[in-house]
Amino acid sequence: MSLSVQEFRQQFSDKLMTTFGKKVEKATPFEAFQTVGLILRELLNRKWQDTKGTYRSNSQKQVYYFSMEFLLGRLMITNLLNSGLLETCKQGLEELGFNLEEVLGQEQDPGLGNGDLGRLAACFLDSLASLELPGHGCGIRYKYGLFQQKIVDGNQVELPDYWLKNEYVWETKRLDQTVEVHFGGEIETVEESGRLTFKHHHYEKVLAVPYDIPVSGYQNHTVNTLRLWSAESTTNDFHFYSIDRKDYYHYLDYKRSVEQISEFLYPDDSSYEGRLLRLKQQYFLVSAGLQCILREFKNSYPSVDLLPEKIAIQINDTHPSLVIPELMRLLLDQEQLSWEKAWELTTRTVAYTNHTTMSEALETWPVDMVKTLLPRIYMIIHEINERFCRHLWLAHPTLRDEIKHMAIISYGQIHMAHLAIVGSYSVNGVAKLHTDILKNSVMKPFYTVFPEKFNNKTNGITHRRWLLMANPPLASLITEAIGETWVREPKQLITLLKYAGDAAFQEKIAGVKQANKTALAKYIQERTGIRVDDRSIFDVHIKRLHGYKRQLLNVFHILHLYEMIRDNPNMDMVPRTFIFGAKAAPGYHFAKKVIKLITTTAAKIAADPIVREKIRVVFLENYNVSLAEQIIPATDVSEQISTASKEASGTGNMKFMLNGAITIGTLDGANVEIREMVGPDNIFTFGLTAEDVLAYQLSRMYRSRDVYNGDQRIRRVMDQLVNGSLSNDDVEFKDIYYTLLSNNDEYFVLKDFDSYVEAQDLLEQAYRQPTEWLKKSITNIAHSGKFSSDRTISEYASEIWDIHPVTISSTTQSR
Ligand code: 8GP
Repeated sequence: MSLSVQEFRQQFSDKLMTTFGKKVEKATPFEAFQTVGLILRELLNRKWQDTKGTYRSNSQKQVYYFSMEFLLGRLMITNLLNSGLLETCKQGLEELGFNLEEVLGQEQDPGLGNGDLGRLAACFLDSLASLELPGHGCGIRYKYGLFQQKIVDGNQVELPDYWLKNEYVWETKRLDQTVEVHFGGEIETVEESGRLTFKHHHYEKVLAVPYDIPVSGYQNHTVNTLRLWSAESTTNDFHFYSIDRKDYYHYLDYKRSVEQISEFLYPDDSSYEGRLLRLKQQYFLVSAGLQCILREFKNSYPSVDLLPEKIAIQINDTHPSLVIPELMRLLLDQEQLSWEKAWELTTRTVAYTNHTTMSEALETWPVDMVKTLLPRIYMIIHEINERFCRHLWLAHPTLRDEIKHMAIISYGQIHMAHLAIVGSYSVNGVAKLHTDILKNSVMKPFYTVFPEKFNNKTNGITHRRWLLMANPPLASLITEAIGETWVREPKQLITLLKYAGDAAFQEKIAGVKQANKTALAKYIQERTGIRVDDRSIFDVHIKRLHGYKRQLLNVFHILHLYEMIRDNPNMDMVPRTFIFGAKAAPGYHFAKKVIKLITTTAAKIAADPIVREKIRVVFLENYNVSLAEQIIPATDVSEQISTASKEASGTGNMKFMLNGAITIGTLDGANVEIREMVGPDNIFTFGLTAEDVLAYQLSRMYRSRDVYNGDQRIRRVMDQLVNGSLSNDDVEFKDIYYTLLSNNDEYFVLKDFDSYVEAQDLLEQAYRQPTEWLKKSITNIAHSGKFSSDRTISEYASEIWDIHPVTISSTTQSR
């Protein structure tokens, strides 16, 4: 698609006038942003039509990725780059008196996700479209995202993330595709002509209205769909104008109850009502998505028997696992299939990805809640469970003692991971180590029963967003050196290896990193008022705040350095800037205390004229995709220090290596595979292995107090938490102190402290050798091709989904 600068300018002025009734000189940057969005939308709409048309006519199999989260980030830059219009737009805007950066900066990050799992889903959509694969997303259009984080007096404060307050230029409401979702009520079982049928009475009716977002591929003709469902009420069943107006008030209650379904991402689930709402969200997504898929399917195919040949449904963790009983319900009650046939079709259509082995994240729902909210679905889950347990009893006598641990329903709870495994044909982990832990420990009995279902798909990231868009100078440098094939075939990055020791190339790489660091330093100063030394090591820890991710270990290292510098102000060290970004779940007290500890440490160092010459700590509030895009290109050191066995994969680790940062990390998640690729000399690993951690958990032989007593450095650091040297209020950090000592340090912070400090020392020594450091950096970039989500998606496509690239034929001739 080509558009000259002249044409762009013309379209811009016309659109601005027809949409906002304004001349160019009067337009605000936001209006300019909306206007460019509308121009792009028109171009994308044509391709979107072509894509849908091609998929309909060629009858190829398609995949639907069901996820409660899609952490998209800004889409304007992606769509410009994908359409090949970035340069035209930049120049056109400049000529019209706008600055591209400022215009792009108007886009609000959509509040549709929370962490890695949601970002992975967004990378997958990008890769599907870029590889011309027929694959779509299915999610919820939350009005409010997770929350906007503000730091007030060093504490996290949560403000509503009303990301939809301005019109979202990328979405289209598709009223004609509305479906109904039913909650509550009773089921009447009746026998009709020898067959049991199930009639649903007195249910609450919710309208599911889809909003579609186009997902463009990189410089191709594919535009797939991300369909997000919004809950709306219907006035049809109410008589507003009755004399007593009773219905009017009923309607208001009903409307409120319906609309809250798609109001908030992660409604607070600390209360029963909060949990109920979350369950409602899950069923809402699943039921709306499936009804719509089945409706389209039946328009195209003569029999639902073809379902597994034409459709694959991937469930992103267990949150959408009600897909299994809901598909059964539709096939049994609507399509009138037998149980056996419906089960065969369902279990050949649905595939499940597990993203965590943390027991608290493995979802369960109380039987009573499901029975009341989803009576028919409960009946089906019950039947699946009966049949599964019977099968175990008969076919696996050696597992009879395990049945109570494997049942889908046990002790009054429904175990969603068990349902997901039993009801799908593929169960995958997201890194080799994680999949091995699933097979050999967390899901071991299931692996015994269904060995063929288990497989690994190591995560990946889209190198287009995380290098081409986030770090254009580095991308250009790479292209200059090895040509541009790497953009379409990221594995080609490996050819950079031959430049790893090349002095001229190293110098250029160093120049790009330095410029990115200078830009980040400027940004930090603008946002926080803190002046950081752009020649210091930029050591970055950005991710959700969680005990197992061990931001605390990082802070302990900083507090240890603090003590060392105080002891010896002339200590020879390379100055370091420690940068943090993290949101803590609002109800997660410990995590919020760690944020307070980071900000308190930052303030203490900033106030100390001696220490602040050598180290600085910065906490950047409201960490999100756009902030990550600023930080990652400027990073020297990537902190990936989770307790081994706890981080399923991580994807931040991949984004950093792609941008030439060196990892300091545990042998956890995908770090293990990064080390395999780059070799032990190009990564700094430390600490307990996953095996060690699992062994300690079994033997219960770990005593954090012994480590505390045996290591003076740890005692000095820990004592700062409670002796008033960090805070006048000596109870401020006592919970952290006691979590580590009285509660025996669940995440082995103290245990790994010594080896972490040692790895940090080695890292600093390496940094002092610029040639060696740059060689490591280039080696990391060269090996990062393996961690492109294009590789991951190609594996899902061929090994799980059996879908193939489709070249989109253009029917609506675009310009
Ligand atoms: C995350 C894993 O923690 C992370 O290691 C992995 O890279 C990512 O998934 C993508 O695979 N898991 C989750 O975000 C997760 O399990 N979330 C559910 C508890 C809500």
